[in-house]
Amino acid sequence: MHTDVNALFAALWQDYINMTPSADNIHQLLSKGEPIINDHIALRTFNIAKVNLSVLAAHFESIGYVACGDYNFEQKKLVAKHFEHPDPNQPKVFISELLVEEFSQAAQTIIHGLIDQVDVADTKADNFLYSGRHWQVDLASYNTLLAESEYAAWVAAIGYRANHFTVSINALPEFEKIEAVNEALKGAGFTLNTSGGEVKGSPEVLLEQSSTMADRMVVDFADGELEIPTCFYEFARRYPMADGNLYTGFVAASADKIFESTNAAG
Ligand code: OOG
Ligand code: NI
Repeated sequence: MHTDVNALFAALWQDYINMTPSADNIHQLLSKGEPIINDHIALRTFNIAKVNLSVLAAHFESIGYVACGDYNFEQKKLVAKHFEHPDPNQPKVFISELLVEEFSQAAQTIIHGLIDQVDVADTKADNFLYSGRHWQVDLASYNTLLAESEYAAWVAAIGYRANHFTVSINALPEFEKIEAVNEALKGAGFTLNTSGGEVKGSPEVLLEQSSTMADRMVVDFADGELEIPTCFYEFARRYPMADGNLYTGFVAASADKIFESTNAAG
């Protein structure tokens, strides 16, 4: 496991921009040469003991992150936690896990077949959080999972890595409103996730978020290739709580829609 938070995020970022070439352009568009502050990143997994949320979380807890909030997504059959570092300038981390036992026997058999291929030692290695897939998966299995869960299919094809980084709009010198960020993105030709509206959340819930639809890339499967969604970029504006400090949590109703930024269909 990493011992240095900056080294871990540098490695996560490098992997993320390899999967998300548009992120570099968006970075240029919004930063105007100033450094960007990352509000948070997110990772996904299955709730099987060898690779579950706690296994991913251990990599962050070992460098000082603490669990701060629990979220439940009943319809998507997944749960999540968010983690914060004592240094508020370090990105927050949102980790979710799919409740595998709630899916069909066929989907469960496929998912267990993938995780059986994972070497436990690899889940503890420095690079696990940006190591991608640890298994072979064929196109029929991908499509079976896709029919039941976009999330399951995404993890099966893409594996362990940050599925998004998030620009802190609060820290952008040239933008204040999320609507202005969205207009700049659309003007430059990027496609926004419109599920639940372009802006998810509101000042009342202390968090406004928007995101691009994921980049697409040709990915290797055991028996062929297929172009599928990879990773996306998110934008978040936080509002102060009664005590004057910015809200640091997430909003489940908004998160539910952000997940759909990697949907393969539509
Ligand atoms: C996480 C979706 C939730 C947020 O900021 O609410 C999220 C995911 O897509 O894995 O990132
Ligand atoms: Ni997010």
